Amino acid sequence: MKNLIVLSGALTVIMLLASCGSSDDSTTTQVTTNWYEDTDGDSFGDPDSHFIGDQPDMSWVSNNTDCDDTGPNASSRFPGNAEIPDGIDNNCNGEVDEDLLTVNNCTELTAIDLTGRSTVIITDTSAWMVGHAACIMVSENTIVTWQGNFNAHPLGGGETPTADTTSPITVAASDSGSSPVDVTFNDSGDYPYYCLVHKTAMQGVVYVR
Ligand SMILES: [Ca+2]
Ligand SMILES: [Ca+2]
Ligand SMILES: [Ca+2]
Ligand SMILES: [Cu+2]
Repeated sequence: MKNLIVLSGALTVIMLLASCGSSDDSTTTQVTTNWYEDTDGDSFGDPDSHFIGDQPDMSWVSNNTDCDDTGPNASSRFPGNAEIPDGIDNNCNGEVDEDLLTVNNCTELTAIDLTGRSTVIITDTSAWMVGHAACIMVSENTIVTWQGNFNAHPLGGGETPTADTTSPITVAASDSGSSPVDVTFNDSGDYPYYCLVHKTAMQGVVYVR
């Protein structure tokens, strides 16, 4: 410890000497720090308002990922912010009110999390109606099985009442009896479905993540 103090004392002397003796070749330090203006004060800078050098003032920050720094809603819009249902893109991911959009009476946020399971069963007695487990989230490559009386409750993919012919959810028409419908969801996405007869009473969404 004693040695350290002596050393640091010596260093100070050397530095003082150096600064005294080198007044005419005082080095102009090349400052190359990038600064971005943060007009809305959310600590995320505007990539289009760029300055190189010493930080002009506290309204300039090193971050350059703000998606809205000067608009009327600027302070409610920055990366990592919580998305709330207000018609604007709060988290700067390019999507407005995602996770909160209601499709077939489901939202991603309220879906029952069944991720990590390889198989999931949806039956028309316990899960086809909202209030049961009609809105579910599963992992990619999960096999979801619909069970029930498809004569009474034919199944179709899509946002009710419009059939989506690109949906991987197989149509179980009203003459298909009670044979279970297995659908393997290989790709992440939102897959709404509904009963082709009870279009607004029986509906749901499989969120694959
Ligand atoms: Ca900002
Ligand atoms: Ca968003
Ligand atoms: Ca929003
Ligand atoms: Cu039905």
